[in-house]
Formats: sequence, structure tokens, C-alpha cells
Amino acid sequence: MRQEEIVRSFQVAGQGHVFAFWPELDTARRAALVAQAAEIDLDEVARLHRTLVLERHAAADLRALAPAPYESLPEKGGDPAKWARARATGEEALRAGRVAAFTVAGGQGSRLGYDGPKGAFAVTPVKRKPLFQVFAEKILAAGRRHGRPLEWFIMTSHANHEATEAFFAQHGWFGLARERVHFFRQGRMPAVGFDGRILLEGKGAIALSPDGHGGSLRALHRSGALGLMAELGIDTLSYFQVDNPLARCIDPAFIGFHLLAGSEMSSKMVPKAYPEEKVGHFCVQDGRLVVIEYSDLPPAVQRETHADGSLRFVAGSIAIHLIDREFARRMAGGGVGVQLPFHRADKKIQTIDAAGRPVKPDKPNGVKFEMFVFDALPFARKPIIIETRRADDFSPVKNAEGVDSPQTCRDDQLRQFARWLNAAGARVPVDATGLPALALEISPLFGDDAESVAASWRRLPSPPELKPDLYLE
Ligand code: UD2
Repeated sequence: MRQEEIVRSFQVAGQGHVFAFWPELDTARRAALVAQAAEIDLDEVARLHRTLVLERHAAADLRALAPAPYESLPEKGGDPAKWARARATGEEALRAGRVAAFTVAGGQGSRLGYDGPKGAFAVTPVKRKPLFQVFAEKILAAGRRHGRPLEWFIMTSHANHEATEAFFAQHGWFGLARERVHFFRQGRMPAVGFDGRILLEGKGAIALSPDGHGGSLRALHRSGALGLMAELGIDTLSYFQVDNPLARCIDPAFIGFHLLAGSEMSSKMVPKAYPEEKVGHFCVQDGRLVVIEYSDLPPAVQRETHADGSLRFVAGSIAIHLIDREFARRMAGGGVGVQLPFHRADKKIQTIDAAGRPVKPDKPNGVKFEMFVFDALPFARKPIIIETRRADDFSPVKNAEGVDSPQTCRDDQLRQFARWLNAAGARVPVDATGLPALALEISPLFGDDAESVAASWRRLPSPPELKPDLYLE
């Protein structure tokens, strides 16, 4: 569309104010504003304002929810032979190069108060490795173990894309082949006032924000990532969040269960730590698998128990999924009936008034729209959920202090390292919670589970002295 047509389409849609300061803008700023405007689907904005703001349709439908079934861990009653078969199948898929890693790293990290791409945040106890390095080493280790290096797709946002790429370049792609690391930006959505008018961030800029991790499916398609996967013979994406260094980014048993079931999208669950834990809840509704976010599920339902006192809605989502390539393509196409819903979040949005003066709101003045990737589950054929051990898969860094903070994540890594070493025959003293008294760290290149750590430990010429800041690589 040409400039004038774009401006006209905004006027027709009642959004002409977006260009109110046009006469004051120079050519470059006009072009930038038009480029932003061209990203916006005006019909979609009008529909979302009508349904989510005016008619207040909730994105979550809470009718007839039942807890979702899942594949239990062997130590919790699962069939060990089935787990072994799944693992062998996953390993075969990895040897055949069918799997790629996929990190969503487009979030704004505002709760952590860290100014920069969240993946650059230092998390490990001794070496202070950034999140991205932890994942890079896990991906490198998985590639070496299966004799097939993996591709890694990383979704960024407009705000952090350049900084993310620069961070990788500065660190030599953390030992990975540069051409196997693929960055792409996620889409954006405009913020609107409660009256449905698109908000301006400045005279020549629309208030745009990332479209949620659910936007990853469209972004994978639009960026050409799905096409590249098809060319390379990759059919499965291993999806995880940038905030969770414990995530087993490449988990053969999980991959095997997914492939053996013929599933288009699979997820990992942990039993919730306490009834109101801030995770999504896996449920079944009308025969379909759905995730209901903690904020949408009434507290009384979150707390429901069985007769024996155990939690009824126990399966918490830790945002680790496997996604079939062609399923992602189908969802990205957004045909009739295969559109991810948008969720509304009321926010304080920095904007300008009609005279162009900055407005710093002290209460929510508008709405942002986001999609969630787990909303794809009800559209997937044969989705499955498997159980995982929290201690081996989940300890996110979300808040500056308290739960899910750098401190809790550091402690969980230390417990994991000590557990693995002690299982290998070392004698690391730990307290009642498994926390070692001395800081130590194991690189994923040494081992990234109890088995691989034990194997590397056995290969050491002599056991290292257990002293503070012990680092094994
Ligand atoms: C998410 C899940 C929650 C639980 C928890 C586990 C939602 C709504 N809730 O909670 O159920 O599984 O994680 O840790 O997802 N991101 C993008 N682009 C965006 C927004 C987010 O890439 O536009 C990424 C972000 O960089 C991060 C991840 O998605 O890696 C999670 O985002 P969040 O911090 O908003 O999710 P949270 O903690 O509310």
C-alpha cells in the first residue's frame, strides 16, 4: 500500500488521529510512522476492542473443566518400559536431525528490573554465565551426544533484537556454529485506549508492543524459519522460555513420547507446588486439551482436592512444549477456526495527549493484546502431556526478589549439581534441602543429567578436590 492509502485506511477506521502530527514530521519520521501503521490489521484491532473491551468476552471459557490426564514418571507409577521406548525413539529422532531448539525471548523482563535482553542475564552460581550460554551449551552437548548438531531458533522482539544478536556475536555464539543460530523478531500489536483509539507513544510513533509468545507461530512462518526447517528435514521444535535455565531444552524421552503418539503439540507438566502457584493449569474441556492461566481460574477451583486431600487440578504448565512444524504452519495461517485467541491486559501505557504532551499514567489507561502459545493445544491432533521432575526442569528467573528470583534459581542449580555429583559417587555436603554449603558449577558440556555427569565423573583421572567454586567442564 502507498502512504496515502495507509493514511486513508486509518481515517476510514476512525483512527485518523494516528497521523495528527503529520505536518510536524520530517520525511524520515513520516516514513517510519507509515511503516509502523502498515504492521497493523485495523479490522483485527476493531474486533478485539469490541469483543475484549466493550463486550468484555473473557478469553478463558471455564465451562465443564476436568483435570487433564498425563504420562506419569516411572517413580510415580509410570511404565518404565514405555519411558525407555520413548527415550530410544527420541534419541533416534535426534540422530536423524529431526529436532530443533526454539527459545522465546521476546518478553520485556520488566518484573526482573533488568534492562537488556533477558537471555543476557547472568544466572549460574560460579561462572555467572548468562541464560543464553546455558542453553547454548545444552544444545551443543545434545548435538555432540547424538552426532548431529542442532539448529537453534530464537524469537526476539523489536526492542531487543539488535542487542540480542550483538550479544551472541560478542560471545562468539557461545561455541555454536554461527549459521545454526537463527534470530527473528516477533510481531507487534498496538495498544488502544479504553475507547478503542490506537495510542501514540510520540508524535511520530505508535504505542506498539510484542504480540505475546503465541505470536511465535506466526513469526516462525513469516520469518521463513518453517521453510528452512522443511529444507533441513526438521519436523519438531523443542520450545522453551528464556527465563528457565533448568529447562532440559532437548529431552529425548519427551521427544519420543510426542513422536510415538503422533502428537502435533505436547507439553510437560509438574505437580503444582502449592494450590495458587502462578502457572497455567492443564485441563480437558469438551474432549480437548486446554491450558487455563492461573489468573483465569477461580482460587476455589485452584484449591479443589480429591477425597484423599491431593489437588484436583494438579498439572501445572512450565511452558515447555514440542511443536510439529506443519502444525505451526497451519496455526500461523490463521484460517477459519484455527486462530489463537487474544488476551487483554490493562496497562499503564506511556502516551501523548491531543496537544502532543507526554502523559505518564498512574493507573491503567489502555489495553494491550497478547496471544499465548498454549492456546494452540486445543487445535492440535493427539496432544499429550508428560510429567517431569521440577528439580530437573524448572526454576525460572522472573522477579528481582522472593519466589522465582535469581537467588532461588541459583540455589536450585546448586542443588542439582550437588545431587548429580553425589549420585556419581562424590561426597558433597548438603543441608536438609539438598543445598550444598559451597558454590559449585557443572557445565552442560561436562554433563546435563545424572547419567552424563556420572559418565564424565568416571572418566576423570582422579576425583577433583571439593573446594569452593569448583567448576567442571
Ligand atoms: C508463563 C505462563 C505460565 C507458566 C510460566 C512458567 C503465560 C501467560 N503464562 O508465565 O502459565 O507456564 O510462564 O514460567 O505464558 N515472551 C515472548 N514474547 C512476548 C511475551 C513473552 O517471547 O510477547 C516470552 C518471554 O521472553 C518469556 C516467556 O515468553 O521467555 C514467558 O513470558 P512471561 O514472563 O510473560 O510469562 P509468565 O511468567 O507470566
